[in-house]
Amino acid sequence: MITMKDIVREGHPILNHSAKDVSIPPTEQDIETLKKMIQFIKNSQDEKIAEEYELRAGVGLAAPQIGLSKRMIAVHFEDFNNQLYSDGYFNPKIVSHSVEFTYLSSGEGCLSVDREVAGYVPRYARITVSAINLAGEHVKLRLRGYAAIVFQHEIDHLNGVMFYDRINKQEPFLIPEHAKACDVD
Ligand code: SB7
Ligand code: NI
Repeated sequence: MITMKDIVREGHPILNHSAKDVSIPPTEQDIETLKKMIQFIKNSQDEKIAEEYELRAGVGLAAPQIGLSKRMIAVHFEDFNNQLYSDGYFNPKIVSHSVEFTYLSSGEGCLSVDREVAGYVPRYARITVSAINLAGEHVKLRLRGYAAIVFQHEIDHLNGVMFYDRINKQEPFLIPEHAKACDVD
């Protein structure tokens, strides 16, 4: 099982590199890895398991965060309208996005970053993601709000981009142009 000791922390160069495409169909090993990544996120949200294994709660995980430079992400979270996103994706790609931006009003964090970095992270308000899911199906996801933010955070990891790279250095709480806030709970 994946635990916090498997999570690569900032400063490790893999987090600043572009990850490699996964060959399709994915190998049994790639599928197994992605399943373990989803299980880790679920475990991190389970109070008892998280306490026992000292897991920090997360809603997503990208393969570079476990030291694997492959284009794979896992998510497990509920959107504001209670829609569950729980799957793993190979080669996710943003194929279109809105002009409008959004940002999480509470800012973002990252399992690979052991400190708080304050500021707004500008994200596209709406994105369409094409990917191969864990079941091997080609999917097109139309995402907005919180779901769009989470997928952008994970896809950024595949491109060597950290959330704080997108925070305005001079004015961290500057509201991005053409942006509406996204509030969690
Ligand atoms: C806040 C947190 C996340 C995404 C968007 C907003 C994910 C945190 C866990 N991760 O570090 C996953 O890469
Ligand atoms: Ni992260």
